[in-house]
Amino acid sequence: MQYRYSLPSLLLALMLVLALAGCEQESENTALASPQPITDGDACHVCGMTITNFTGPKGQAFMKSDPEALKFCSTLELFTFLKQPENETQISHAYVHDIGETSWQKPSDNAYIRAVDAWYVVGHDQPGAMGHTLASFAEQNQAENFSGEHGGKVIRFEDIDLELLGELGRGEMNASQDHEKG
Ligand code: CU1
Repeated sequence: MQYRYSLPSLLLALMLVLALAGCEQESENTALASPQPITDGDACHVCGMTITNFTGPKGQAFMKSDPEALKFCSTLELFTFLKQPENETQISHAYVHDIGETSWQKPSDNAYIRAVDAWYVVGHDQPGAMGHTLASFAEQNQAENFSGEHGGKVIRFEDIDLELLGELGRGEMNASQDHEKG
């Protein structure tokens, strides 16, 4: 004889409903998870490389369902992940380094800012982890100073899409290449 639903599976379903209801309340009432340090063993969620081996601003993202940060070797790879349609709805929030506050060569764990609030410079001449990466800043004037020194243009979070990321990844917006094109 077979029951359509076993007691354990009914209990499991009930627990799942309660857990989901709890999560929803939690996300409304509690503060967002803080940025986590990126340590020597941490691998990039996209490419699997050791993140601390690279220069340039890094990123980390928190999914709605996970208290642990996903970590990225560069802002470019963070955004490539964030902007995938299947990820966009699952993401709680993300952080990037503030290059106004810390160095390009060895960005500090104490200099993270919310990715949505940052100012970005694209098409500059500084090398990121695997080629070009977006330079990220808390302050607009620091982004403009950086672009004055290293080329490129200043944009906001809303301006970043997969098309732009593709151009950056292929090196089509490099400051040095722009000069050659005249
Ligand atoms: Cu990576």
